Amino acid sequence: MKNLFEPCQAGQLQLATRIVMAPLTRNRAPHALANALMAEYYAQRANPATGAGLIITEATAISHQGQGYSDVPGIWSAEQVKAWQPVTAAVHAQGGKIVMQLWHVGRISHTSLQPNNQAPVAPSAIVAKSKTVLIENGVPRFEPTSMPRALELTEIPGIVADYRQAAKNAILAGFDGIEVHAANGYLIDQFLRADSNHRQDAYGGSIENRTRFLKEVMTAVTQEIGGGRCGIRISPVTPANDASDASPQKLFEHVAAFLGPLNLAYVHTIEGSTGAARDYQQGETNFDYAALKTAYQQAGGQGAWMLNNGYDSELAKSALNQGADLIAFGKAFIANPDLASRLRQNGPYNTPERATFYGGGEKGYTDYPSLSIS
Ligand code: 8OZ
Repeated sequence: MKNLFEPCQAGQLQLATRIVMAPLTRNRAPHALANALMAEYYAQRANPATGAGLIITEATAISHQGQGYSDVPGIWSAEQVKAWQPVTAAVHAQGGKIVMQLWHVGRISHTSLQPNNQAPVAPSAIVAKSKTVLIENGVPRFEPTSMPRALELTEIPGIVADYRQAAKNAILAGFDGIEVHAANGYLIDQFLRADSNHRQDAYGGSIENRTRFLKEVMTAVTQEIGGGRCGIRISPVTPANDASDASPQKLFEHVAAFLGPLNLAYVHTIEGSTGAARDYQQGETNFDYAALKTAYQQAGGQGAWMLNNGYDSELAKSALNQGADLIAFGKAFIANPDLASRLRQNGPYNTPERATFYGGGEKGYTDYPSLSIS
C-alpha cells in the first residue's frame, strides 16, 4: 500500500513525498519577471514535511510570443533567469524541489500581449471560444482571445528551439527540472487536436502529424537537460480553452507510446475537465486512463505516474493504490501552504478565495495561515 507521505523517485528527481503542488497561474509577475513575493509564496509551500514533495511552477512563457495573460512570468531572457534564482534558492533552502512549467499559449492570447501587437500564432487561423486575463491598473478582467494567424512551416523549428532554450535557462535558474505544458488547450494541445489543427502539411491531418510538434519539443528538451529532469502535462479530454477532438483515446495513446522511450521523470495527467468534473468525457468513448498508462509502460515508460484534478485525501489514497505514484493538488495548495500537515491529520483546510487567484499582491497569495501559526 502506497501513501502520500513516503518518498518517490521520479527520474532524477528524488522526492520526499508523493504530494505535488500543481502548476497555478497567479499573475503576480509584472514585466514577466519573478520577484521576492513569489519567492516567499513558493518557499511557504516548499518544505516536504509540511508542504509539497515537488513544486511545479505556474506556467511560464518560453518566449514573448508564448505569452497570453498579463503579469505571467517568462524564461527566455538572461534577466528572467536571474529573477528566478532567488525563487529556486528559497525553495531549496526549505529542502524542497521545484520544476518549471514551460508554456506557449498559441492562440490563447491577445494582441495587446504580443510582440508589436501582432496576432497570436496557432496551428491554424481558428479563433478559440475562450478568454484571457488582462490586468490594467491592478484590476484583472477576462477578455476574449484574439484571432490567431497560422504558423508558417518554416517558423516551427524556431519554436521548438525556444522550448530547448527555455529548458536550458530553467536549469541555469536553479530549477530541478522542467515540465512541458501540453495540456489545457495551449499551443501544443492546439496541434494535437483535430478541431484546432486543420493544417495540411506534416504537422496536421493524421495523428502522427498532429503529434509531431509535441514529439519534437519533447525530443529537444530531453536532449538538452536529460529525460530524467523532464515531465509532461496532458489533459486528454479537457474542454479547457476550446480544446476538442473526436478521438482522444487514440490520440493520447499514440502520445504515451512515443513518451515511453524518453526516460521522463514523470507523466502528469489531468483527469476530466480541468478544475471541474473529473468524469467529463469528450469523443466517441469514455476515456480509459488505465489504458493510457499501459500504452506508456508498454513503450518502456518508467516515469512516475502523476494525477491531478479535484483530489482530496481519500481520492488520493485510492488513486495511489490503483497505481498512481504522485498526486498534484492545485487549489488546495493555494489556500493551504502547509497542505501536507493538514492531509496528515485530515484537515482542517482553509478555503481558497477565487477573487484573488489572478493578479494582486499578498492578499490571497502569501497570507493564508498555517496550522502552526496560532
Ligand atoms: C488559469 C488561468 C490562466 C492560465 C492552465 C496555465 O489552465 C493555465 C491557466 C489557468 O493551464
